[in-house]
Amino acid sequence: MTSRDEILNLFRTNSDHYISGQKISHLLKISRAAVWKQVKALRELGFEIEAKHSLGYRLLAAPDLLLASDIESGLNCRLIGQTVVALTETDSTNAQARQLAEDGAIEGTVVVADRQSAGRGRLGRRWESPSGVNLYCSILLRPQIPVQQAPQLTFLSAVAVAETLEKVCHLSAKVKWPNDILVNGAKISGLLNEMNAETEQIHFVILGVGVNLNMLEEQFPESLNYPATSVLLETGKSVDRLMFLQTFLRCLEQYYAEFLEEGFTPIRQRWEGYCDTINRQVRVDQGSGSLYGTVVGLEPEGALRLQLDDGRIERILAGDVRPVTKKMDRE
Ligand code: BT5
Repeated sequence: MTSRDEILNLFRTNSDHYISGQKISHLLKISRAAVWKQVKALRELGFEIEAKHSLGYRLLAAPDLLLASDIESGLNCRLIGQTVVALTETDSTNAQARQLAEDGAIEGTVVVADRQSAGRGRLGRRWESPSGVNLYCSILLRPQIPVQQAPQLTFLSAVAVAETLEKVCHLSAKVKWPNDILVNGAKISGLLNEMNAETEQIHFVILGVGVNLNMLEEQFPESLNYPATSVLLETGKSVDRLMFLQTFLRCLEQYYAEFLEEGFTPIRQRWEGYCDTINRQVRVDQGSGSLYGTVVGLEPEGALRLQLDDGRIERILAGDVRPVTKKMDRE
């Protein structure tokens, strides 16, 4: 923990009274000048800190910032979030997490950012990542599972996001194969899981999670290839990003432990419970063209089971799924 984090912790735990600069300097074994420097830095981040002559400091209000110390404190996870890296701005939390993983970071390391300048989706697509409103987060896992099973972790994170949207925001979330979470038919969250492996062995998997929390209408670009939304747009209320993130990480830890112990089946069943395209007609866009059929469910390893119009079952490994609502969608 940095001395800024420690001062902030002291302010938070003493927010009902003043705490003197002298006491802080004594408790943290830093000079009075260093205390003052950190108070100044916190104010610049948007913390409202009252200073009263002869009494000391008191925290009046905190901005909606994701700070490592806040994320770690009260998280109560055994694996996920033992190390948290919180950045004001980065290119992509997945890229940062990958770098940390290559440098030997421990399993469960979490990287979050307030803003991404090069947030990414699948196939080199862009993920819109405006500052201070959403969740951009990557979690490093080192599962001892066969390489072919790694894609199953995408469904695990989808279930954890859907459940968190329900618990924290009281929204009815749906999942769409392979990596989307929808609310009222619009994309509220996207997942990008990346792996580093050899033929037989996974070195690490990065679970990348983007959730549109407090994003405003005007912050969405005009053209997206699927309708999009945010919690704020759906509920009219803003979400506490810290609470959302902590609930999500706890949920993820619980399902990851279950996955390692019991395998994919419970996760697959939960995912299918959140999927409202099962038994529905869809179009699957692939690089080479489109397929039409009815979604049957997930294959044991996570491929989409699609029943084509002629009755054949196709295993879909990659593509973008769209519900077919009217006859015209087929033309
Ligand atoms: C995804 O890709 O949905 C994966 C998104 C993963 C983002 C997270 S944020 C933290 C971590 N770090 C990263 O750099 N990435 C991960 P895909 O299915 O390919 O969807 C991308 C498409 O979604 C784009 O082409 C847009 O049409 C649309 N899109 C872009 N930004 C969006 C947003 N904020 N909300 C909804 N749709 C968006």
